[in-house]
Order: sequence, then C-alpha cells, then structure tokens
Amino acid sequence: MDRTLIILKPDAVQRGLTGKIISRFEDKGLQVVGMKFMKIPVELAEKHYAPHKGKPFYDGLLKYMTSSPVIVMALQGKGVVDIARKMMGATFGFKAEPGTIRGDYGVSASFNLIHGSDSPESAKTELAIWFKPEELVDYELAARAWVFD
Ligand code: D4T
Repeated sequence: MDRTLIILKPDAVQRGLTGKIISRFEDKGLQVVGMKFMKIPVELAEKHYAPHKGKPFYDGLLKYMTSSPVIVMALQGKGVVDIARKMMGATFGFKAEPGTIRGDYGVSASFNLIHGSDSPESAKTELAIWFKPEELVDYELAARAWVFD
C-alpha cells in the first residue's frame, strides 16, 4: 500500500474545515495511518519547504505555515499520492475545479488549505520529516476488501 503526507494548513483549521476535508478522504476509502495537531516550528517548515527556498513566495509561505496550528496526516491506499492530489485540485482556489477541496473551499492566491505530496518519492521524504516510524500505525481497515479490488 502507498502512503502520502497531507497537511491541513492554518486556514483550514481556523475556518473549521478540517472535519469536512478529512471526511472526504475517508469517504473516498483512504486510510488514516498517522495524525497530529501542532503549531509548526520554523525549523520544521524550513525543512519541509527546502525545495522552494529562494522562490519569491518562500518567506510568506513560511510565515503562513507557522502562524497557527495545522493537522498533519499520513494517508494510505493504492495510488494514494495521485488520488489525494486530484482531490485537492489546482494550487490556488480561484483556479481549482469545483468538486475539489481547494475548488470548493477557497479563492485565495496564498491560503490554499491543504498540502499533499506530489510524487511517491516526495511522499517518502516528507513522511520521514513529519513522522517517526512508530507514529505511523499499521492496522487492518475493515472495509479495505470492499474499497480496493
Ligand atoms: P503543496 O506543495 O502545498 O501541496 O502545493 P502545490 O504542490 O499545489 O503547489 P507548489 O508546490 O507549486 O507550491 C507549494 C506551496 O507554495 C505556495 N505558493 C506557491 C505560493 O504561496 N505562491 C505561489 O506563487 C506558488 C507557486 C502554495 C503551495
């Protein structure tokens, strides 16, 4: 089974959208295997966003991500990286299609509600940044046989 890293960003928490967003993933059949609520320390945000260092939006992005608590999740399922990215929609709400998380809940050009790893390789790297191995829980999801063929 594949895994991906999801972050419900400060605006998702402040706007009370986290339950709705998590429900979408559960409704899809994806399995939560790790979850934590935290205010991100600057060093952790810098590590996560290292690939964006030097870009014009980097400083603002770090300020936004460390301004208020987030929910960090590990999701599991066959093809979960692509599935979660499709469910999230385009980077900014004003461009994202209706029916996607960003398309349904946001319009901002910087507050975009959610992060999801963009490839299986970055999922591995990012999961290792945010979770210790023992924080990712292996368990059998009762509905699994009815979700994945
Ligand atoms: P993430 O990585 O958060 O899942 O979003 P995307 O994969 O959809 O977008 P990205 O990597 O291109 O950007 C990472 C992060 O930076 C913010 N950002 C991006 C921003 O504030 N201004 C910008 O112009 C861009 C391109 C939003 C997401």
